[in-house]
Amino acid sequence: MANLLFDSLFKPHEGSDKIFLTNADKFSMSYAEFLELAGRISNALGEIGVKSGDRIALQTAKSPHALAVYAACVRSGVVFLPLNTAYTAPEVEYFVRDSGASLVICDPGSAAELRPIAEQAGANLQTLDGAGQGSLADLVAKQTADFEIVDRDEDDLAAILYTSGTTGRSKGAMLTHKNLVSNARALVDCWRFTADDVLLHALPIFHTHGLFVASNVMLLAGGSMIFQPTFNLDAVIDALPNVTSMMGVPTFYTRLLADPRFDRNLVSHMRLFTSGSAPLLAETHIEFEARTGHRILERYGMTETNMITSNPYDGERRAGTVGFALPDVEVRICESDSGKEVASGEIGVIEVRGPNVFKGYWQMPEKTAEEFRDDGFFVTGDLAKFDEDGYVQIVGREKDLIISGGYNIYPKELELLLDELPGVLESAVVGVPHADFGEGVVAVVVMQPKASFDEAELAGALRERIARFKQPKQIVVLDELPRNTMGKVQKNLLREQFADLLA
Ligand code: MLC
Ligand code: AMP
Repeated sequence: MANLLFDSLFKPHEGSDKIFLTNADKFSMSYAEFLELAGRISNALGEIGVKSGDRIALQTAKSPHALAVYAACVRSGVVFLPLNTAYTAPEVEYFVRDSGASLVICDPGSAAELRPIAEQAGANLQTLDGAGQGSLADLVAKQTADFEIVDRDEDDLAAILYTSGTTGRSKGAMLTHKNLVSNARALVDCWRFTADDVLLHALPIFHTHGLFVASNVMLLAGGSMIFQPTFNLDAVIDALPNVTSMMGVPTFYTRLLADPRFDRNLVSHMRLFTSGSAPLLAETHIEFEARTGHRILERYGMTETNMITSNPYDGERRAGTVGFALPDVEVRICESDSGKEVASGEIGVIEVRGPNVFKGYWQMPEKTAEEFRDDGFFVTGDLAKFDEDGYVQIVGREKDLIISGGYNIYPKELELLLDELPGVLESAVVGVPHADFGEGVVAVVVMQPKASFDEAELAGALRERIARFKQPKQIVVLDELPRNTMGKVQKNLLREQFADLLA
């Protein structure tokens, strides 16, 4: 036995003095230092009583230490469960309970709120802040760095990442060692990453993009990362001259293009810009090339599947498309109901099969079965067609999902909360064009007879219950919701009616 993920990504760097993570004058950590820290964290986890196969939920600011917790989990055979820092306590409570996490690691500032939640769920709680301080760090400081690598099968879990669902209940996508390593290998090859690369990492590390696409790829390639805590335009512009590559969501690129400092000179030395997690408008792609001379390489993926397609490194990076299936990944476009492949050029749902595709949803065998075809293809819910040269062109989504600045927001989750508020009869939540985030959330409510509509009051009621980024940018009231003859709310009409509200 071995530990595929640790042996592939981390072990080769043991003892290496090469810089792995750095950020201006704030920190600089070699691979050896990072792995020593991870070893000490593994020992601390053992002291807390965390065993292989257990889950650890982590909701902390991005830092080298937080990434080292991921490395420690892999080494100890523990399942890593990173959580968006914007999630509120009630949201975290669901993830901790559902996953049965035995340890919650949070920022010291949220410890008071999360401790009772952890206790109720029978989990230990430790703190870690963005500077690597906290009760976990105190425990870690007392440990040695030596730690045996725990054996894992390639189909064992490495991580669970929660994704919201169309029913409003979040599902934990179970990702195995094989899923993560196969995808990292494919991306390193396709995008030609080497130890000479320096990646500008300004993405959060609680999602597939920042954690697996960016960090796993750089670990496998043996490169370095400028590891910034958030996307800050000034800091990104300052760092660009020192990197060879950057990965971003489209909002990163539209924000850069809106800044006159972002020009050809600043990025003339760059090797690669990639974009994903949300659609990159063809006009952004074209404007980017005109400004910088670089063509952004757009790729497409999902939490459940890791990366699925990518535009070619050498061939034409075609605006408005996400390219071709990655090596070993099969992609087909099918009719939603029958599952029959559509004729070339016709629109259907993207289905995917390969070593990248997850093992299923944590403790939800029925939900898992619903989203797979009998022959093992996973149904993504994304609508697309192959263009005349076989590039996948995403044209929309069959699932009722809003993607705002690269974060997913499921309308159902918000509608369920809105419908419970006093005075609200019913609601419909839609995504409309947003100048900065691509899509923004608009909530449409119908009030009960005699109840009055107060936008600030409704917004206030949502505030403590759901992450800020999911909250509507605007709440509007209508006398009734448009419905078709079957009684189904016609969200397309609402999207049209409010198309200019956030643009
Ligand atoms: C922040 N806010 C958002 C938001 N991000 N609102 C809607 N959508 C978003 N994405 C809100 C905050 O709640 C706050 O609201 C206000 O904007 C300012 O917050 P901020 O934290 O200062 O925002 P900012 O730093 O500007 O963040 C924007 C961003 C960030 C684009 C940099 O959202 C981001 O890093 N996005 C990347 C997401 C990502 O990594 N996705 C990958 C998923 S994996 P208020 O009301 O308090 O003012 C995946 C698979 C794949 O999809 O294929 O990769
Ligand atoms: P998540 O569940 O957060 O992993 O988000 C996955 C979803 O993001 C996919 O199902 C797509 O809808 C969307 N997505 C990812 N990359 C792209 C892209 N390049 N273009 C359009 N949509 C994308």
